[in-house]
Amino acid sequence: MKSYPKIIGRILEIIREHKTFCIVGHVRPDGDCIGSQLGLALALRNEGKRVTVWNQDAIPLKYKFLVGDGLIEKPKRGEKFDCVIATDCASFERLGKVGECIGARKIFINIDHHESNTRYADVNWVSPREPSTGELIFRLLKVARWPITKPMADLLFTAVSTDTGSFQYATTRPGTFHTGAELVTRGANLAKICDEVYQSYPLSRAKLLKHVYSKFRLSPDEKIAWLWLKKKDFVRTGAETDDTEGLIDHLRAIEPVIVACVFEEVEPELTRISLRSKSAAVNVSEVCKLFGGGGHPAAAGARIPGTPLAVQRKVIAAVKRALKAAK
Ligand SMILES: [Mn+2]
Repeated sequence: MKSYPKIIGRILEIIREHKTFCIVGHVRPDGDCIGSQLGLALALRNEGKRVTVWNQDAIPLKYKFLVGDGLIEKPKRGEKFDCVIATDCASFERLGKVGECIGARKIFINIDHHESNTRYADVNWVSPREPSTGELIFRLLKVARWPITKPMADLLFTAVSTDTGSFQYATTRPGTFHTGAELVTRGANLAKICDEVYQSYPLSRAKLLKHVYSKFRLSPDEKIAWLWLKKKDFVRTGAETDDTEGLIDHLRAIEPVIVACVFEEVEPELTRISLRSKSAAVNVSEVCKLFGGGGHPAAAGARIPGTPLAVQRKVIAAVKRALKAAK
């Protein structure tokens, strides 16, 4: 067997020593988060462990096909776990309410690929060169020599596929394709996954897309595109916050645009920002760090208090500075 980082051996040792697990992920879970959490959960159950999977927010509709009955449950009040494992979560705060269950654990493991990860657990496996947490879980299972069943292959394939923009982002490496190939060999249903995740969305999302194209704004040099999503836009279109995933890519795709921003009203004086960069010289994770957020160099976010206009001014100014510095 090829050599592997010591941290993987350490994590497997901890897993073998313990019986009850809670696997948690970040707020507003995405495909990588859900696929990693549930893929790992199924593997641990196969090994005879008692596993609870818990997220603060509901699973978006398009990922529901991956979630078997009883796979996700809120722990009972006061329920204790030997070991808590967070997947795909860059900071303790990003766990949201599920952070509660951390208190009573014996040991806390953090498995993630965000470069901004704050290494908040007892044992931290953070590998920013990996394009998805799903690939880290895949490696863990390979090193452990645990079987990868068809449902696990579906979950991990979804994780890898969604975080690489379907194997398109610059983070995608030869190994990502090897992982994808092996998961398809193990039974991942490529057609079904792509159909559910990429090729179908509710009418409310189509209405939201109309809003994107009619309301986006451009900086005078056309290098920055931004869009506001206000609460009233959700009411008007019937869209859910889940429906916003990937909307930003429609701004990012505009040819002269280098940085795309989406401002989403969480509360009248609290805005969630998402940023995407098309240039390796513009690191939007650094921009988001200025506002207490983080993520990846090409995709990041933050939550910023203040009036909408003040937030927009601060963020656009910071993006402009990053663009200028990149010249
Ligand atoms: Mn991820």
